[in-house]
Amino acid sequence: MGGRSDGGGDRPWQSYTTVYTNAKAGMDGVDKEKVQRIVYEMSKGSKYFENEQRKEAFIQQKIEHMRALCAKLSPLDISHFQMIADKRISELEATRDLSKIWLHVDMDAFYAAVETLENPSLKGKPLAVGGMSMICTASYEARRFGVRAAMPGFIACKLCPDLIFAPPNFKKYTYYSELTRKVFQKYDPNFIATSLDEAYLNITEVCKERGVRGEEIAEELRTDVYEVTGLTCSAGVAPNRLLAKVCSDINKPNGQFVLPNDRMAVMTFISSLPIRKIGGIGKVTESVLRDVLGIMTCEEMLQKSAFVCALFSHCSTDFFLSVGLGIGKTDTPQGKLRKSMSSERTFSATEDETLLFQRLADIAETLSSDMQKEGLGGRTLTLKVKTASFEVRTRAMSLQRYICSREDILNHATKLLKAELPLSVRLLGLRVSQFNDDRLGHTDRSQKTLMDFVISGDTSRKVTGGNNSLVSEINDNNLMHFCLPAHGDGVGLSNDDLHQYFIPDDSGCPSDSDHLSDLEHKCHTVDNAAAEMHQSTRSLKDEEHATQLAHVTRSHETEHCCSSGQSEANNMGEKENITSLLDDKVVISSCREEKPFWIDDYRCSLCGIELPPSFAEERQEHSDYHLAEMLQKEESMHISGDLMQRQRSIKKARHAKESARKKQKSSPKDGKYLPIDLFFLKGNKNL
Ligand code: DCP
Ligand code: MG
Repeated sequence: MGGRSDGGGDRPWQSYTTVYTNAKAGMDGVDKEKVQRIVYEMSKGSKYFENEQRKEAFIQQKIEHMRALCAKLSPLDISHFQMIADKRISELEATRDLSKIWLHVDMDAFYAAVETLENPSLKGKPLAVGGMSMICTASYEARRFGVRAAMPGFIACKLCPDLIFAPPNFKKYTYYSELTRKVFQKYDPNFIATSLDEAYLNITEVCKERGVRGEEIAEELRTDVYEVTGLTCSAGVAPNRLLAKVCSDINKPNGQFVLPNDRMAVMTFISSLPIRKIGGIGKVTESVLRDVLGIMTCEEMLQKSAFVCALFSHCSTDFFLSVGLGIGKTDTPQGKLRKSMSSERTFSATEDETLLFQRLADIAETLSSDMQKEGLGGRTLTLKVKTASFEVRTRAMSLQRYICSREDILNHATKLLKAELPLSVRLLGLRVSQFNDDRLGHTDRSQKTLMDFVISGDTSRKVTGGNNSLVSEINDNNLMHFCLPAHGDGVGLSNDDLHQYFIPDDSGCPSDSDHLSDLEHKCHTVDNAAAEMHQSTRSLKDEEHATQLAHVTRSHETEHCCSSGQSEANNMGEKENITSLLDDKVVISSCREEKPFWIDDYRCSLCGIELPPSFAEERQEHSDYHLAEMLQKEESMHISGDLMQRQRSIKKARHAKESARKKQKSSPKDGKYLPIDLFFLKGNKNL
């Protein structure tokens, strides 16, 4: 396992690289091999272990395939791709913006620090927040033993026998998080919070106004945060968000690192930086880049740029080359770019339906309150279920109207969940998307609701518009069930997953899984396997089963902007030349009939809309849209059939009533026993 060849023999743990063994801040001096061995021994044979093995096999398959692709490249191809890469590198270089100063702030051992603040007797002790099944974070004292977030508590205990456990208390963390945000606001009113404990601040203005450097602002902000909360944080200052995030981790805890707005300084900084340090490069991408192309540092992205160009989509190539150049996002995205909101909980696997519905109600409540805080209403509801054997399923429904209330969310979510039961479940999540302020617009402009179909279809507008009972009947049927193949996106990443293992949702880089989906397109791998792996690799925090931990994670994703229209245009030119390599894709793309595939990795086969591969979420929503449309069509056919049936029944009923009336007239005796509807008919007449 772990993608390395040195892992076999009598030390199999050496290659067992799960998230538990990946070093976090404060774990530098840890005996990695000891941790690996303990983690390996304690998880061997578990469902988690089996799942890791499946994932690993999947990665290996991808690696093999990419190696085969690489081997196909002739020297001529390579020099061709080198030309393309060089051109792209100079285009990207031209976009380098050194005029902004970004600060990334990240609280230190956040949950553990809050617990210690409220219970000073914990100070200086190895502390884990969580339980035997899973821990959310560990104090720096505990990290020295190799204990870290996402690790099952029982493994952590083995690593650190004196470990103290504190149950999580999300209310407290939210309270302190809000205090920190009040401080952030003073430095940048438009700061971007990516989780409870981290945020990006554009401090360009405040530096200018006060004639100070980023370093001083970082010092001041950290002091402010400490004074207001009693908690320490770490900061990174850099010309863009991608680098600021890397920098904030360098001097953790309670430290800061400043990267000057100078090209040479950036290039030197990036040259030896391991690729895994970059938000958006997780275990999968790291393994692929390392094992296929031998890329370990950011600088090597540029050295191997021809191969990067040959093997990855345009969007991923741009990302990788940008990483090699140390270029990241410098703009402040608009708040309206939020595409979805989600909430999920992990718990011990259970089949108990009462418990499951209770969990679902809690999640609906959290989600609803989050949505209401931002005044959002959404029209697609997605349920995510992780089964006891770590299989991840997503079920979505397209709704006719925007919903945000707990009742509405729960009502629809219940229907989705019921369809899955009986089932042993370890995680439930809900996501609402297609917001009323959906910027993509394609959904609002073109997504037909059932009502639209009824109105525009066989059934006449008059019938629908004028008959409320029919409308409500349709409302009850407005759910469009479809089983998404879930190529990577379920209920959306939780922030914590994101910032820890994949992308900070607004760092401007595609996620690890996006690169994987990139590979999927190039490596014809089975969709479901990919889905499972994406899901399980990304929800690392949930990988282990919190007892009754009820670990809430929320995801507030914003849109990732990728290559500009211009770069797409440029890429068009390149496409003709790379068909030889990408010919394979044609085979891959033959997805299930109802699912659009992406021509040239960009264009939807069904409607022609262009979405780059890294826009995994938009792509999923887009697939949802087509699936919904198809199902709506089917449904509307049923409905129109039903309507005809119904009209027939109405005619029949009228006919029956008429004859009853006639009967009544002809036999007054029967009048004593008027059917109730005739009574009303009669009554109305009298009015
Ligand atoms: N968290 C979680 N599950 C994870 C990772 C994190 O529940 N897999 C929670 C607990 C953390 C908080 O999110 O306290 C912030 O995550 P960080 O990655 O920033 O970790 P910490 O703040 O705990 O430590 P650090 O000092 O490394 O930032
Ligand atoms: Mg933190």
